Amino acid sequence: FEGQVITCKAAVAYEPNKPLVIEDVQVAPPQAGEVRIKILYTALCHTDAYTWSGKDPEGLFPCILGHEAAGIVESVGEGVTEVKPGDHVIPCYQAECKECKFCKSGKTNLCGKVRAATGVGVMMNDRKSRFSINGTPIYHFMGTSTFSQYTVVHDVSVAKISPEAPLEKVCLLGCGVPTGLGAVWNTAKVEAGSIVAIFGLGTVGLAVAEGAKAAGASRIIGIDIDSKKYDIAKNFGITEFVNPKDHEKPIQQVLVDLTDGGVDYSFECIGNVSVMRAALECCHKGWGTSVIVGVAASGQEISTRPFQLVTGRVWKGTAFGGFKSRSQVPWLVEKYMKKEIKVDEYITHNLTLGEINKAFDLMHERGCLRCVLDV
Ligand code: NAD
Ligand code: AHE
Ligand code: ZN
Repeated sequence: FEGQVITCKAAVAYEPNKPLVIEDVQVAPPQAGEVRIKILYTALCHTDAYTWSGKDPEGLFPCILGHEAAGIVESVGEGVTEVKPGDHVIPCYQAECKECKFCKSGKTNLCGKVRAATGVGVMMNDRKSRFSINGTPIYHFMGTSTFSQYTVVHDVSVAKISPEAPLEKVCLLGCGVPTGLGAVWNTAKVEAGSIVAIFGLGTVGLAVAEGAKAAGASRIIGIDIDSKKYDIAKNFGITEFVNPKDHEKPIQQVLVDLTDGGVDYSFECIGNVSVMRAALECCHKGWGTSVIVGVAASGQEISTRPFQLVTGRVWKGTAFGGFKSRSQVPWLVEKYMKKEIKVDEYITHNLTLGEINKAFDLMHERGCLRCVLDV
């Protein structure tokens, strides 16, 4: 198909919250600095549901959602040197150009090269979409749009991985698992012996638990309103479980009482601004650090008494766990191959692209972590 338009199946989101429609979509060839990928497997992340809900200011419709996937390079545009047709890859919504101010800083994994385009659903070159249906453009999403049999991404958004890695599993290394592990290892830098609290035990929260266990945390307290998560969570390193519904007191007070003054590190993995406040306020006076991982809807704001910060608590946030994507995703894949990190254990359901609406429904079901779609 090199140089030609490909017609393939994709799940199109026409309007917020309206079921996705499987359509025949035309995917244009990659232009200079672009890569066309045959997506083989994609998972759903809570962020896809968030944008589909219409509450994401960067969510444009109609679009093709999806950002946690794996596939094989089909063709590359002019000037692309780091990948070639046949390479196994993971698309990265967090790009890494290795040249911009952000990439050079060493203090962040954010990259400035293509962010202006990916936030408005187009490609950098001509500020247009490579997706269309009978001439009508369909927006890209997060620079990845993986709910499609073929997608076009910027070359700075492609991590080349080992051809031996099972794509139906490592697709999870495109978002949720790295985000949780990196929140602990890169953003919080949790030390051995620390007491950790994790709000929200979905894939992201459980990956935080896994990262905290690896870092040698002494207590890892999981907080979730879904008590079904407790049995699952034990396998990821959670040592204690608290269901806020079982307590009359505010959850931050419950945690402060449980930990002789508060936790060393807390992580909000839900996207709820009142929980973000509780996560900060359950931190120990003088040093406790809280990391915001969850994505909150447009218009939502966080608040606390500034006294909380004056008295030494620290509020931070993380995107993709602070991992530099193209450099570190292949390393995470290797770690998985060496059985040093879990991936399979986060997959609770497997469906096909045609069943994507069922997969979105599953996200609201108790006990559901990741659903992987065979594209
Ligand atoms: P998920 O829906 O699988 O997990 C959320 C968990 O929170 C569920 O177990 C749910 O029962 C629990 N929960 C909901 N309300 C709660 C409350 N009030 N108190 C306690 N627990 C509660 O989601 P996920 O895919 O793991 O993603 C988690 C969040 O992280 C989402 O907001 C997602 O958008 C965000 N995210 C951020 C990044 C990033 O780079 N910062 C990357 C991936 C995902
Ligand atoms: N468009 C959203 C922003 C959403 C957001 O914060 N996304 C995270 C990744 S979530 C993956 O599941 C992120 O990487 N943010 C940094 C960035 O540059 O987008 C909104 O609410 O505006
Ligand atoms: Zn995600």
